[in-house]
Amino acid sequence: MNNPIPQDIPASQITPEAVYRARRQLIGFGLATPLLALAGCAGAEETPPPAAAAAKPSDSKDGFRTADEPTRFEDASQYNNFYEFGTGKDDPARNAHTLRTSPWSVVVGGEAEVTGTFALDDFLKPHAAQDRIYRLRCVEGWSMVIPWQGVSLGDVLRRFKPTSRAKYVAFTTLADRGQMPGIRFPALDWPYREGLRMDEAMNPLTLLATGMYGKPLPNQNGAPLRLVVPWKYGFKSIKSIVRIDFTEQMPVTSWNQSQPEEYGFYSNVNPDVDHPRWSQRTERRIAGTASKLFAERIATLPFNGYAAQVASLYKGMDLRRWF
Ligand SMILES: Nc1nc2c(c(=O)[nH]1)N[C@H]1C(S)=C(S)[C@@H](COP(=O)(O)O)O[C@H]1N2
Ligand SMILES: [Mo]
Repeated sequence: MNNPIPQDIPASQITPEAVYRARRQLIGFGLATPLLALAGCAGAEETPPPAAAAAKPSDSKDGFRTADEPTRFEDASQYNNFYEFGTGKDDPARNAHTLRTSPWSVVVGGEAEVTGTFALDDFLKPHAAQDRIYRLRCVEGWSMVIPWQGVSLGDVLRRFKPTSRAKYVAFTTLADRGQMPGIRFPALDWPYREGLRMDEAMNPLTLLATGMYGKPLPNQNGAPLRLVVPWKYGFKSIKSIVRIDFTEQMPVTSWNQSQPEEYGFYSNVNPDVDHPRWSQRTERRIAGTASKLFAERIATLPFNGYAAQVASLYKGMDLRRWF
């Protein structure tokens, strides 16, 4: 997210990015070169066809798999927002080793017939992890493509038999000073909290992730359990969840509470609704080459490209008002 410094470009995109890029250049070269050499082993270079002639592979109909090129694991696990471990982009990767992800339990409360404290395995049972490849678009204007493993949130929630009064689902992250050095600083009013309307939570795209790139989630990406809501700005995808409550009222969410003019409850990716301090029309993909962190600017799509799957949830709503 942005640092609370009023300026046109979020401060987090300037200094930490430059530092990050310099560090990355040092570690990136040795890895990238042999891979490129392998890919090029067919011999003489051919002139590539013009970009327009190449048919773009398409996403799966259900939205579960985008055909976009995945971000490198090194970038997805080292360029992070997880303020409980610091507000710099490389703070979480450096600091999150102190998070103890096992044993882990999730408290389920509120408007449901089944509530209580569940060990993580029991909480997720009996659902086996599925593979999804989603775009994630941060409100700051960068985006990634991440292969996740996880289960549809709706499949998990149904087991707790939400009552007819359950209109929303509220999520809470662990807030433990001993494990999370960022908790000492009042960057947000801890614990980090997020929420979804019930139908958003039940949409098959909404994922409870336990892994990425075929490995358990790195701590800095929200181990052992995080939400992934691909059509909303990244901050809705709350990490290291310890509590889920079914509620009748719209729950308080951290970024909305902290800067209500800037971050709405819905926070659907919407190129037509500018952030008060910057445009949301375009984004830069974190597209890993050894020397360049960001690819060229591309247009941001309504609902982050998931309109076919989710636009109907918002029929009749004024999305400028309910941003
Ligand atoms: N608990 C918690 N969850 C969080 C955040 C955070 O600071 N704390 N940052 C959010 C933001 S702003 C983004 S963009 C995504 C980043 O996820 P990634 O680091 O796995 O790419 O996590 C979201 N979830
Ligand atoms: Mo974000």
